[in-house]
Amino acid sequence: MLSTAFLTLGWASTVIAHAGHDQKPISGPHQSLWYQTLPGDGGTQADSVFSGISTFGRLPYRPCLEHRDIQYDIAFIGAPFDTGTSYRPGARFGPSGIRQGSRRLNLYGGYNVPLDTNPFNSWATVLDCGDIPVTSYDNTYALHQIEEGHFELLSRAPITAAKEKGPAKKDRTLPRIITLGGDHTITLPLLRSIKRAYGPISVIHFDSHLDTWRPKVFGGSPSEVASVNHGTYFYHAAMEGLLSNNSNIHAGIRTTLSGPSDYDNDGYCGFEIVEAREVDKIGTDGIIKKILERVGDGPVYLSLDIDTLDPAFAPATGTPETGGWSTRELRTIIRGLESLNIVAADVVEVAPAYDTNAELTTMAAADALYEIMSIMVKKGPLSNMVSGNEEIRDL
Ligand SMILES: [Mn+2]
Repeated sequence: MLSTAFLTLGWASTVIAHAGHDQKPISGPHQSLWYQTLPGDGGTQADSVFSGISTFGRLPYRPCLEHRDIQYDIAFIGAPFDTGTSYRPGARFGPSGIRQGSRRLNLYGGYNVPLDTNPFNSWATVLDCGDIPVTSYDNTYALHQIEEGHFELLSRAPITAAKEKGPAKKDRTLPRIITLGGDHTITLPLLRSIKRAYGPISVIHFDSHLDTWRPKVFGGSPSEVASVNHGTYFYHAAMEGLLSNNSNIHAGIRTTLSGPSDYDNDGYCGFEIVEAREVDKIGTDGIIKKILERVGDGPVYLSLDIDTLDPAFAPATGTPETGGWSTRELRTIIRGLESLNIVAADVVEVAPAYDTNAELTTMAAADALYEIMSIMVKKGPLSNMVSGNEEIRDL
């Protein structure tokens, strides 16, 4: 009797505490115990931000790869692959870790103050499509799975059209896809998919490492399969013609090298380099300016290795390097890219097993993704960015 009275009092005070947020009872057998959560809270109305099934930012989950009729404007998809790693493995748990770290993103509604936009409450339908099935026994096959899974999502008509922000017709605009890695090798199949839709693309690559190493320099190349890994995928991307000419840029670089020739080789791959230490001289504004000048107005792919951040902010990663940017600096730099036509993005190398109990790394990855989805939403639907691939034209 006593415990019943206590429980009743507890629920009453919960309801009162939330009365200011327009919360209504929802249907169900115990509706007096439940209340609607805050606007934009992903539709799992009976759950608090710390309960229920984790999706990115508590967005609705739809099994997009199983059902071709599911449409969206922005889709999150996981690629749990980590068998291209040179040091610490574990990024196969990145997608689930990042989702865990993103639970609180829209607890207060999700409005992005510096960008004056709300990616959780806008013109865009944003979904979490789950993960691409990826084998951990055969890298070549796994990369094929990632390319095909990504292209399946990329080649679907978006819900919202570019011109009037009304329903999309077959006007050759595409949705945006944000991939949760996975080690950095996954960017190779992702760029192969992007090329099928857009042709060669400009890449903004946030990383402490170049990732353009020739296979004989990075890890040797005992086999063709081994030559494709998280330090060489951009070399392969350049050789395959996936990158646009001389409009790609690394930012956050601070790794040691095999020698100065690594930078020469990087230039041949079509990249300019912004080193992490440059922030001390030119600040975040100077870094944003360099990136904007390099990539131009065409379609842009953004790849974010979480090791861009200093290990003080993101310790749980495959190959940590000290001397990196803070989370605040990285978020400011990403927000500075709002004018660009970013058509797709990934966040990679989050290996949650090395994280702190406070979820430092997964939280930093989730917050960086929040800035990326915010600038995509603020830019509006993509318009006329498709290069003319037959597969896409026949949507
Ligand atoms: Mn990398």
